[in-house]
Amino acid sequence: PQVNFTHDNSRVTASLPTGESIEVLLYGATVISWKNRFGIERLWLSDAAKLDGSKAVRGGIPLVFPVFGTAPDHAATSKLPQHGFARNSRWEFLGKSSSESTGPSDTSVKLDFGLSSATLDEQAKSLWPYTFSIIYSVTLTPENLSTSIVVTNDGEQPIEFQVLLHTYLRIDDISKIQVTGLEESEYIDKVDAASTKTQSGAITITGETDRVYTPAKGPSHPVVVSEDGEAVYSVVRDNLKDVVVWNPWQQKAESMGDFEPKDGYKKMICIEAGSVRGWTTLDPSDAFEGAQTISD
Ligand code: TA6
Repeated sequence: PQVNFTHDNSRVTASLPTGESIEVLLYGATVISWKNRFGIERLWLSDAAKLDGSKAVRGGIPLVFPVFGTAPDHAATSKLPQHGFARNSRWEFLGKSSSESTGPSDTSVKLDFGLSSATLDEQAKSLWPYTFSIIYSVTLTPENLSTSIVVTNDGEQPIEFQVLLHTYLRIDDISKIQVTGLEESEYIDKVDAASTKTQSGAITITGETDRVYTPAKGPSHPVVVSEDGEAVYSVVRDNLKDVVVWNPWQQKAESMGDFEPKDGYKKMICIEAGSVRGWTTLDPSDAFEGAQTISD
């Protein structure tokens, strides 16, 4: 039994012999679907998400690069749109590889996508004129979904950037959610004047929540999303030092034209692995790799 695979000029899909599947839009290299072996969708995607390249996808896993949010006092990225250009760019599909060490039950598939200064549109290049290349890999196994990003500085000058995987996880009921693994971690509370606080105990979501955590424990310490006390997702990171926890809640959901249904905020929580506090500096010829693995 082999990996099933399709590729047209807008998207790539792959499914495993055990039934799991993923779908990736070439626009933004945005993972828009990840289904488990029972066909249950694990990512939240707005019913009004634009999938035609007219704007960043509302849901799935948009890619945030080279800036998180906007950075008006950071000269190199101050002219870029919110969350940078990666999620609004057309990526190239570079290919797939699948591995099967003992049999169908451990077959996995990896899809590679590329974006570089050679393929970036002129407008973005004029706002951010660095010579770079990115390879974004999406790996599906029967147990988990991993996404990793490798950024290479192909130019002569250092590049300062932020990067984040803006993952919208699908859940049944936000009022039953607890997030653990971030205890004792410092966080910036973006709904309370960007004040710095420390997390005590599990996180529950009872209103608009927008926090940038710097986890106290290492990246391999899982951030766990539980529903009614049952672990639903576990996220571990590699070289991504921050975790953003976001839920727009009702008012913000109503203010976003592409957020549908309006009560959809009850069915999603963003757990976003990234390096977004401060700037990562990439020297000429250096490469940066960051990754997340989400187990369900
Ligand atoms: O990840 C949280 C966040 O930075 C929020 O502040 C909110 O702006 C969210 O991203 C969505 O941003 P977007 O540009 O996709 O509407």
